[in-house]
Amino acid sequence: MTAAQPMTIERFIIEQEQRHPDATGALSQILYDLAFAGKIIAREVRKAGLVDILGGTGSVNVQGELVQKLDEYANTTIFKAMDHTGRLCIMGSEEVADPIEIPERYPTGPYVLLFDPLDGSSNIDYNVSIGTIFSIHRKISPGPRGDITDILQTGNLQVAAGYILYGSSTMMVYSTGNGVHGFTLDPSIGEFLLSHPNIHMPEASRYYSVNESYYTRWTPAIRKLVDHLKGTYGKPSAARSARYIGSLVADFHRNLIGGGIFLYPADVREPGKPKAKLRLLYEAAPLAFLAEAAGGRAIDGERRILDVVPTQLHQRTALFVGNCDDVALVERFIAAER
Ligand code: P6P
Repeated sequence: MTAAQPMTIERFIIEQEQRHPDATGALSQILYDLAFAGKIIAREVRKAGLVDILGGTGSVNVQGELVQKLDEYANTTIFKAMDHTGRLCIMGSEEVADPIEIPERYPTGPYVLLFDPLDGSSNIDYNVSIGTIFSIHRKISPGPRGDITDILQTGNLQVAAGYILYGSSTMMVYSTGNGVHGFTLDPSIGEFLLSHPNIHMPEASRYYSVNESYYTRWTPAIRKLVDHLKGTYGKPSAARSARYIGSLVADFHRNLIGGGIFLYPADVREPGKPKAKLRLLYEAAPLAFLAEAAGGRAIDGERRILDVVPTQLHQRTALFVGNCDDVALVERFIAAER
């Protein structure tokens, strides 16, 4: 009895597309192109320790962060994979201050791509998992070329979202709203193979992921919540294991597969001026899309992430993402302190 033929991401995307008779194939092609860019980036990430690509370029990105060479490489790789295909009308990248227009010499298309080319890049030099996050919207502005209105769409309008995790193996996880599916790269054949079909957020929540060094920056409600998760407040039986990698994609992926809640609360030390770190459009919103497609939830502490109306390309947000029970727990602790 021979094993079933492994399902490649290309074949899976086509089969998903065939469920939509009106599909033009443009979204499928964008997903292929992202998988291709992910293979190229994975190749460089895998040998980062071997060539002089480590260490920063010395330049600083729009977030004020020292740009690691791999960040730039990943950004350029994605841009070059997507800019000429005639499927996008505009792009937005964590690494680029302004919206990225499609070069005049190329055709445009009906979709928008927002991406964080290499999230967690501060971990590159320590060989810790990092990842690419992407969010895809439909074009809504008039005319052939996109503009900022195509970028500033609420997360619930995403047509697809996902990430590529450069971890112990390279995985691509994405959803078009019809389930969440994970593919593992087999480097020996250069193919992403379906390894995690129909991912659902586990009901049993084993982990909590938060940078506890910021404890004094949080509201009393969040402090009590994290104390509860540690078992030092309320029922000790509620205690979870702490797992925090400091790479959002890696922390999210572990919780998506193994069960857990990820928290990045706002810093409220300055009265009336809460400060958040994570970016809404190309970090929180795509992961919230995946979380909900996997049966979970994602909020900013007050609202559903997918309902937040963006006003700036690089705007930031607090993020609490996990299964429904865990997010309801966050809401209960916040409500109790109002
Ligand atoms: P902190 C990486 O820089 C990142 O944007 C996310 O990947 C990660 O979750 C977060 O920052 C870590 O932030 O403040 O805990 O180091």
